[in-house]
Amino acid sequence: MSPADFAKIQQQENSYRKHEEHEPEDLRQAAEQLDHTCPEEMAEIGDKIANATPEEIASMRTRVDTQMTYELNTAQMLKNQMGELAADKHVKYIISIEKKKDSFESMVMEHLRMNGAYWGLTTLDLLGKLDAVDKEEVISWLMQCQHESGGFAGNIGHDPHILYTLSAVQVLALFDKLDVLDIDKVSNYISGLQNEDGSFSGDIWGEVDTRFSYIAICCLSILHRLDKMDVDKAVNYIISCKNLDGGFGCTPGGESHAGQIFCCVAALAITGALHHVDKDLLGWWLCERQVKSGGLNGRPEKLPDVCYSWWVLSSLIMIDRVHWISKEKLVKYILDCQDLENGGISDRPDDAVDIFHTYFGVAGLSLLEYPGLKAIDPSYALPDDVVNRIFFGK
Ligand code: 3PZ
Ligand code: ZN
Repeated sequence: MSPADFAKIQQQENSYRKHEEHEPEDLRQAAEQLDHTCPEEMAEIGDKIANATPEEIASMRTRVDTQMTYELNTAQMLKNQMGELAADKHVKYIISIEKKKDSFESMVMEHLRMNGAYWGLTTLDLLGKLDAVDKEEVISWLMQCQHESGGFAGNIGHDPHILYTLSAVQVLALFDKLDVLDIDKVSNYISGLQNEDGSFSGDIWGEVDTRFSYIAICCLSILHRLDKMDVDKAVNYIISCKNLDGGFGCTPGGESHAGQIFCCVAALAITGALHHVDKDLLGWWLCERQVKSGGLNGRPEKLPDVCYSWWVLSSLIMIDRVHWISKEKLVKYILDCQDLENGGISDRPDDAVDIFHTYFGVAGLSLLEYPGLKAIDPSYALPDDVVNRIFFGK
């Protein structure tokens, strides 16, 4: 073997070693590339083999073996890092909740069943299994939850609240059934909750919170009725809840909290007012929420919780700072919170699962571009295809 040949082989080996140091994102792209080997390339390789000497074939075999080993290692590494989403188990878990109506969980959930319906049905849609439920049955129950004021309650016979009204609108959007609504009635209910200072109350009892500002803006935007509120005043109120750390609270002077930050950032995103956010300052606060286990907390010194995957991650995406956290570690944390036996996702590994954390876990994985899931919109919290249908007519 000549020194030049030896140098060549060594160089080749080094380049294979470098692959081992690649980031998971590079590995994912490399794996994707393998899917795209085209027929022309294959024909060319075939010609080469047909005209090759035995020595050349031996050398090709070594090269192919090395390449194969690299590909298999890549696949194995991806699998180790990603774990596996127990998608079918989660579908079964969601469908089973509907059926055991007199369980303890159902008793707790009874007054917020409209939210539960949104969490469960959105998760099914992200998993590509919305067909597993009886659409007409859901819509018939949902419409019985509407009050004469135009607002929706958490269940039949309960009082209406802006929280349940957004869930009802979102569920109808999922099913492409917004046409069953009296749009003016619902939007009058929402705009009637706006106060003189631009803030929103949650219902007739008057509690004020930036969560309700988000809900009002999201809901009226989906219904194409943002003109029914004073958007400038609504935006100014949200800005008045901004803190020195770049985050937002529930009222002016309220402490920053990831859930509240999501509401304010998403409301500003929908109204085209994100220039009011200091992206670097807020991005810094948000990425500091990632702890050693890879999970995210909602405030300094708090434990991580799967639902913060959504509040923090969606906010980071909206302000273009998602690359400031480790996506791989967060994927692993969420997958570690699955009940692999009975389905469902919990707030922390080994805790009891519920529909709320199952939704936020799957939605978080969708934001992280986990394979096999529909993409979700970070501001509307609805699948991208549903949002596109609403605003671009499919
Ligand atoms: C949970 N609600 O007030 S709640 C919620 N929390 O209605 C639903 N992460 O006891 C479920 N914590 C589980 N299924 C928890 C919704 C809360 C959030 C509590 C929670 C989540 C940590 C402590 C507030 C949208 C709507 C409502 C919220 C947040 C976002 C509870 C406790 C509280 C509530 C319901 C059940 C299990 C489920
Ligand atoms: Zn939680």
